[in-house]
Amino acid sequence: MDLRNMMLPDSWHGSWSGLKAVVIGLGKSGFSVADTLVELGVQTAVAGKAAKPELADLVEVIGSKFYASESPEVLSELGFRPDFAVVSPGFSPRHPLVVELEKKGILVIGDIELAWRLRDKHDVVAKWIGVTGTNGKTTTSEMTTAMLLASGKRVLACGNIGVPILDAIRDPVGFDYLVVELSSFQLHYLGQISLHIAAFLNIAEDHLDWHGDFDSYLAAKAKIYQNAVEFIVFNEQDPRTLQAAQQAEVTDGCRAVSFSLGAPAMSSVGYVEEFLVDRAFLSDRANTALELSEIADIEQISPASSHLLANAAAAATIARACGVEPSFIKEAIGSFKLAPHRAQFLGQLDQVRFVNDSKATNAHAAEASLGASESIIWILGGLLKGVDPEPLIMRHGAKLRGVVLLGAETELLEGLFRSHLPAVPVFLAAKDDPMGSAVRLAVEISKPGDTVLLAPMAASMDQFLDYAERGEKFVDAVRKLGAK
Ligand code: UMA
Repeated sequence: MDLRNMMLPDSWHGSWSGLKAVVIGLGKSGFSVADTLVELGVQTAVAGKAAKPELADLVEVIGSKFYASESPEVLSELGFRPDFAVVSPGFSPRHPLVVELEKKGILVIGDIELAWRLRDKHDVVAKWIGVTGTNGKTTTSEMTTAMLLASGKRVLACGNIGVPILDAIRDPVGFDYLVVELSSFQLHYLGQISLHIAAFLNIAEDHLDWHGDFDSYLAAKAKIYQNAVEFIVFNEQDPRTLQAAQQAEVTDGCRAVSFSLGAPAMSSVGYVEEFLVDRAFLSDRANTALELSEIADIEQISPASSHLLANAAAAATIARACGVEPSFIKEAIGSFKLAPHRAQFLGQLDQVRFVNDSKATNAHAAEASLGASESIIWILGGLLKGVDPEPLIMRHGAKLRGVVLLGAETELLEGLFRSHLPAVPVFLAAKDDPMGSAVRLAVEISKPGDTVLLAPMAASMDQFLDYAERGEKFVDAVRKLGAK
């Protein structure tokens, strides 16, 4: 029998009381885990880097204890030997504290596995839809949720999207479906779960510092398909998602379907002329295709990039797999709004356009917004996560009119621009006001017809709280200039 199943109950109503646990990391997921474990009667301590004071206080209020240390020695201060540890997604498996847990033979799980074990809190157990990919996870999860909601289902988007999955499990409302956005970090710590539908959207280099190398990153992503029950969804344009689907060990009877930017083959959803069409979920799919929506509907969300069209096709595939009728898919796309900081057009000043793509935290995401403009002043930089920025810089070098560099790895970026693109002026943002100074520098060198584009191709945490704060600071700086 699996050690995990010997150690841990597989139900909310199982014998949790009396177990002892340490939660690693006190952020969004760590707090929801601690709160849940205390509710179940598990003796719980939390350890990790100093957390927000309000969270540290709340941990004490709920009856747990917070140790502000991420050093392996913290384990000997807890006053008990934990039966298991629940690790926050930000902790890499090579983090000394995680390594120490493994060395001590303490079972290490993530919040997704814990939530899976607790999924039967309510009488009606929600079906889980998992969505992963390097980019487009959030937009696809939100669109899928909108389509299911339009059809009258009770549904919530949760997971990496920002709503800890254990909050969704404990929500008193109860749901028919949970659309679970899964990061590669969460998938690494996944354990044995069985998604109703599993979608793997795309893969490109990202998070190499956390995973160690690209193969480990890909292996983590591919885990989404393991034991899937009804459908696995892959991307016709990304062979690695197909390969992962072919190699996946799924439950008997699980069907593979795909989405495509082109005309769909059988068992696929894709585009024919100006329509999004289904050739996967209708009985006469050999001869006919079912119209789901029009490209014009997608274009009114945002200028339709290939990324957005792919996300809409993926979401429609999942919704059709859940039995959603085409009219609800059209309705949901028609009223869909993108979350902020995703290729958000902010306005113009003296014929210079400003675009906030702060969510472009890796090269694959930044590529889409670089591809959408011709003459660009590019604001970029931050934490590159072990990914080589050179190929993207070289692909778009010809359209760059200037660059402004932010963040921790400016030296590396500056070196690349100066050696490969010596004609492109390079500026460094000021450390004390990075975004304000970046926008001022960009505007100083701009000419009519240029686009000032924030697409950092990097994570933000070296200078900002997160990508949202980085984007808000950009929006503020642009608004102050009076762009409309
Ligand atoms: N910490 C340490 N040492 C470490 C890493 C983290 O002490 O080496 C501490 C942090 O300082 C923090 C706590 O541990 O106090 C928890 O940090 P965390 O990074 O695990 O973050 P959470 O607040 O728990 O948020 C996590 C996800 N964060 C990450 O995966 C980095 C959130 O995804 C997710 O929304 C949330 O759980 C709820 O499920 C964010 C994210 O950036 C949006 N995801 C990455 C991405 O999308 O690229 C993967």
